[in-house]
Amino acid sequence: MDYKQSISLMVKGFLLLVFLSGCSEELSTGSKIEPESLEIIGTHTATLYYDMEIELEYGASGGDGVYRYRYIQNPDPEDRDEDEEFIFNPLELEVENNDAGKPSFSLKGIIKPEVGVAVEDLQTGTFSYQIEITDGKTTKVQTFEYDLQINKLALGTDGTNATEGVVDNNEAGKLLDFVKAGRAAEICDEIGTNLYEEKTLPNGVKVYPFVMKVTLDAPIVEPVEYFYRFESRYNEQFPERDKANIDLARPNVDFLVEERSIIFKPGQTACVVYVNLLDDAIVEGAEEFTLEFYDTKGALTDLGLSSHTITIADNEPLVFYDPKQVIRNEGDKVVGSFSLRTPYQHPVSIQVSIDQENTTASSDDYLLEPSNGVVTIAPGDLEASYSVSLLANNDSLDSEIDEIVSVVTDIDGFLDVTPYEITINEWPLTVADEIVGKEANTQKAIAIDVAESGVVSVLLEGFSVFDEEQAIVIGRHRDGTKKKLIVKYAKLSKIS
Ligand SMILES: [Ca+2]
Ligand SMILES: [Ca+2]
Ligand SMILES: [Ca+2]
Ligand SMILES: [Ca+2]
Repeated sequence: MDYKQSISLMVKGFLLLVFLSGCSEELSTGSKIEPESLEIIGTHTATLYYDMEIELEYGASGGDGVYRYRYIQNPDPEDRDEDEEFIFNPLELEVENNDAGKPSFSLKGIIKPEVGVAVEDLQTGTFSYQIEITDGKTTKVQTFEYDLQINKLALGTDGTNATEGVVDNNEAGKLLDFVKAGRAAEICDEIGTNLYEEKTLPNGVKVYPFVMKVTLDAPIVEPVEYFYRFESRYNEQFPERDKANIDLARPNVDFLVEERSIIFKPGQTACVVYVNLLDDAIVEGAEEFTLEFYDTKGALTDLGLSSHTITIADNEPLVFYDPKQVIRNEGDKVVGSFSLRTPYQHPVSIQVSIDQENTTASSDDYLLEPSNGVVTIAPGDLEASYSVSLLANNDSLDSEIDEIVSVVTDIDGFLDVTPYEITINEWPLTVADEIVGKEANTQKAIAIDVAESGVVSVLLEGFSVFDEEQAIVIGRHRDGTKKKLIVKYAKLSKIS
């Protein structure tokens, strides 16, 4: 970019009152001392923003103690180092001489964006300028740098973790404390006009505000308005507990879909945004949605990160559920239970259903109870359960494939458990499953019986701990599990 082009980018400065002191009082000291060399005191590597009221302060020393200062926006081409790439400095500043007790001065001004320039085309980066100091005898020029930035909106770092049914207005409270600390000019008007408290909407729904702090990097002289709304990737085409929706907050069920805006007036750098959370009775996991800053009006600023993720933790108690994979016979009943560690004041309901996709048994093979699938742990109770009864029916006898009943609940997903799976034994066993005898078994079988339910009872000849001959009846289901209360001991002589 050449010099002329750069000039065209020049940003207009707002001139402030200039108090250039023409004071030239002679220093009268008793003895003649060689003055030290002139020096501007100040370590400014300032970060400046568009539309910000700039005031850079410096001190001076050396010379005869009486100074004039001059701001040099861009050094003359002949004064510049030839190897150095010239970057036009768009900042116009005025000198304010504050020489009083101590020699000092300020540079004041505002850098405003050129009309019609888009945020992304605004110039940023490091620029240099010079200050000339003179005491009438000697003159010195010093070079300084500053970093030009675009003001940016930022969401507070205190987290975006909300809890269902809990009002969190701490950030608004902290900003209200600014008023007591005499910093009222820094906070936006919105904070004083809203209480951010739990309230009941005209439709009877209670909302719980979750308040987040937002800030601007620097106070500016132009007002700026930011528009925000809340969004979720929740897919209404799938049920609430579908895998596709499991971690996502549902609009108008978990949070209210609303759009609003906040205004930073000149000088204000802190404000809050808030979302109205809802409290449901659904047991669920942590769910996400996003806060989106989607538009801005007024001063040119950077929206920063336009999308921020907010997480809502559930306030229903944690339900324990331990689904199993079991093999059972027709006539058996399988019970799945849900439990709480401590009683809860509200009912907790879980929806249970047969997963048709993974169930191979037909509907006349089993009976799910309760039939509507809603299992409710009553207030104060610790447990509730459902059952699946395996019905005896006339299956085709040549079926060699065991049928499966898969039971799913709406909390499987966030508990991250494998659904309850019941395999119904089919009769007869496949050839591969038949065991005629075991080599290691030295007990002699005396009799065997197979009940209609599929329980196999075997009468064995054995010996007691006193080495007395005895009969042992063992009962087993076809899957090998022991049938309880059927193991009996008796003296063989009494049986035979
Ligand atoms: Ca939800
Ligand atoms: Ca919820
Ligand atoms: Ca709740
Ligand atoms: Ca809930």
